[in-house]
Amino acid sequence: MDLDRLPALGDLGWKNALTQAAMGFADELVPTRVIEVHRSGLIVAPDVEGQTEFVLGGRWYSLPADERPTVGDWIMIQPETQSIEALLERVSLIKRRSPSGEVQPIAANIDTAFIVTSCNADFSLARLERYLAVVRQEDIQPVIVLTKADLTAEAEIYREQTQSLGNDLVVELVNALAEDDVSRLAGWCGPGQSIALLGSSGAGKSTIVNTLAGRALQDTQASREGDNKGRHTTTRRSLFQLPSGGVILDSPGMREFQITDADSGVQAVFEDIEELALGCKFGDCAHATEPGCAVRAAIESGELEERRLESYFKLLREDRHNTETIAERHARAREFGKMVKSHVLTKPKLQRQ
Ligand SMILES: Nc1nc2c(ncn2[C@@H]2O[C@H](COP(=O)(O)OP(=O)(O)O)[C@@H](O)[C@H]2O)c(=O)[nH]1
Ligand SMILES: [Mg+2]
Ligand SMILES: [Zn+2]
Repeated sequence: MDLDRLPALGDLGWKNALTQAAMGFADELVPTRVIEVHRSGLIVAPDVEGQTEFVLGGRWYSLPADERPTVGDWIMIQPETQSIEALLERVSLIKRRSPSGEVQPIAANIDTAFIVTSCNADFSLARLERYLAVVRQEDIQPVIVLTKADLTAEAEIYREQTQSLGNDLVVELVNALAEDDVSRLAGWCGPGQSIALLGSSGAGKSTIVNTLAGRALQDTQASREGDNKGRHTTTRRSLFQLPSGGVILDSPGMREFQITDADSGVQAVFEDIEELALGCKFGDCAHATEPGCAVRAAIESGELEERRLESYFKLLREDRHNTETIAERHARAREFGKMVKSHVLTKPKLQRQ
């Protein structure tokens, strides 16, 4: 690896530990970061000998989707053949189970997640708990950003409700259009930092990107009174460089964010319930009708919200249902790989006709 490339890589969030990893590959391979994924290929930065788009070769398709390069990944390119040779080990991966059943990678190598939700009818504690589980599973620093604080007299109530999810939880109340407010997020956006924005469509994610950047990098929704659930103005996931030195990933809101492989994340988010459960009479207590249940007792006494126990159960069930064994994942990927290969192999013939 050419060490002269380090400053350019640093601008994209490169960490020192990656240099070691990149040195393990043949000298001529060049590291770069995936900043967008298109149907036709990956867009990378910094460029590799002037080139910023690379096609993902067929062999990658025999791997499960979450083992193929995604936005935020560091990859090694062979400049001569322009092939994507390797994926550097990730420090974190945000993923979900897509409606079609695949594990879909959303963002790799993220340090901090801004979980964005507005102070209006769209606010949901259960949705925050869902995102928190995904983020904590990967040891990513969560920051809850409550937007549209300027549009309500009850902003503090939203903050208190959010803070009830955990005393240590970082909660920032902002008008996403106001530079002074958004500058409170700058502490997480310094050089070398990678941030992902998560949240529903219309929550203000792209507005935050633009305010942090000090210019309109991303289109935002035209505001419409009373229309909280917007159409998708942001159509793809992209990584942007911020003047503060960090890089930030904007994405379209996902209507459904099903968790998968997130059991320790769920446990971390519901630490209070896990702790209470240690006091239950039976080790396998389901916190339903068992005698001596410390969790039910906490609900009776008002110490624990019933809502929170239901949310915990729901996420646990969902995680169990969505988490495939490794053998299942690979079997699924092999089937998909065969399909892609047959498609790739027949395409040139069709074009010649
Ligand atoms: N007044 C106000 N409007 C906001 C705020 N955050 C977002 N908006 C508006 O809400 C709409 C949706 O924002 P957008 O950034 O496109 O949401 P995204 O779908 O999460 O990217 C836009 O019209 C924004 O101008 C805020 O804190 N205050
Ligand atoms: Mg957007
Ligand atoms: Zn119990």
